[in-house]
Amino acid sequence: MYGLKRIRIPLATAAAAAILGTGVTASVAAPNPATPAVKEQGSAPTAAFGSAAAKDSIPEGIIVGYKKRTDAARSDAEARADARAKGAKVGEHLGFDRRLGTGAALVGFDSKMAAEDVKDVMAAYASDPDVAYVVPDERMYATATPNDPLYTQQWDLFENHAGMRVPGAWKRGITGKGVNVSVIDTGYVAHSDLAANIVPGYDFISDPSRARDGDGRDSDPADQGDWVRRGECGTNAAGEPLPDRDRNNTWHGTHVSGTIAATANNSNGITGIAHRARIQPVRVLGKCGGSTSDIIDAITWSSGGTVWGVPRNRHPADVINMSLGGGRTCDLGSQLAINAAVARGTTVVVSAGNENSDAANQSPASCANVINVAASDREGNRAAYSNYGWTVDITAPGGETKPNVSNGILSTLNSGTRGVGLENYDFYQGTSMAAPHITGLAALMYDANSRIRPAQVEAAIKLHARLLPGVCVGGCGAGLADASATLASVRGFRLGR
Ligand SMILES: [Ca+2]
Ligand SMILES: [Ca+2]
Ligand SMILES: [Ca+2]
Ligand SMILES: [Ca+2]
Repeated sequence: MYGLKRIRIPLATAAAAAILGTGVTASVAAPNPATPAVKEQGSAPTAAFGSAAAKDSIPEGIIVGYKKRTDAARSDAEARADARAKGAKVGEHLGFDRRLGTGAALVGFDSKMAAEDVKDVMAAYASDPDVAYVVPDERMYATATPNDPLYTQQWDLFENHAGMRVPGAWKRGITGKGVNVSVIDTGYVAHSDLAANIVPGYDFISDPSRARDGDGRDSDPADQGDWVRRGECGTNAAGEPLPDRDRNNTWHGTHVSGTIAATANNSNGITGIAHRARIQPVRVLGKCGGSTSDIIDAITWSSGGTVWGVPRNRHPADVINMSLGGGRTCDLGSQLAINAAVARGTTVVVSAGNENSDAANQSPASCANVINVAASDREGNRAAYSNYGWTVDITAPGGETKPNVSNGILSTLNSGTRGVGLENYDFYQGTSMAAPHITGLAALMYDANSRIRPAQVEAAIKLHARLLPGVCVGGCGAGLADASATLASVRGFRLGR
């Protein structure tokens, strides 16, 4: 039912972990410049949409429930004879097809019948005292397959093997509606596939030289671009220039946001995991990264806490996504901010980092009270760049671009390398891409049960994870997240709503 199209792209270089600058950096593994931007296809919707069509269509048969202890309830031969007799009565050919698990008889129509004829057949059964009920055997359609033309390339959502099995959650009618998600990142660049879900955020970058908008903190979290020249961010401990080469804009926060909540079923681009959730862009990463102090304030404000000089947040987050990190263990300042956010009921999701090393040496990945997410590839192995270890809670698709095949994560972007260009879509890979998968899943869980607590979110995601179908050396937490299995469990305690 779901397309399993392999994506072929021109030769791509192997990716290395990206150090985007000093301080805290976005943990996207090198966005691959050789990967072509995916342009809008403008193709027709790919999926049939069901309910309206189903109501107008002619059923292909009927389901007949005979009363207990009637002959036709016990004997297929009797049910077959009854179908022949009823058909003769109304002038149609009816045939007994099979017995359903409920014991009801499935009665098929020989040829296409008019709606009036179907009514007559049903009336003939309904008037029989041996019949408990008769209902049309309608054609059902998957209502959960988005019509977004690039959805077929979102293997990370729908592939059963190593995707997050999201469609099973959508089939339950859960889309993240009414859930607030703060994306603490580079901000937001306008994109038509996200605009409907964006709510006002804030720009917490206090250093004008990193902000590129001419001032310190302000209420406009528009991403000003994070391109930098070689060496513009200083040097590392070894005296080497940071970054080691010129870098273009990443539009990192917009890519992360698209994975969480790009608009679905708008015949445009991709679909987000929690595509009815609200995204609040909270800007902390500029040119040369961001500072721990700005991030602490962003965590506090996003979760509904008070930050001096900043207006109250009118959309306090149910879930915070932080696809960012720095090379040290969790500091107490960050930990206290996270603890307070969790105490306010906000689930905090973070990326494990892209150093192919122990996430215990990364912050906020190593903080307590967070869901720390490692990345897997399309085969279900730990991605080669992904951090690992005992602090990892769960693994989700982060993609891995291999020679000739793009198995990265497709999401919303912008083509501007040094300024704002046209909106587009492209593949990125990284634990930055894995974390928003878990954020999207958490948002779906808040939709299913608005009273769910962060500890319950984390426990349910872990409990319903599956073994990685590939290889993970070093520790991938509870395994690969499974949205369908997780949401099936959340419905169980929806009673509190
Ligand atoms: Ca500013
Ligand atoms: Ca600004
Ligand atoms: Ca879309
Ligand atoms: Ca944890």
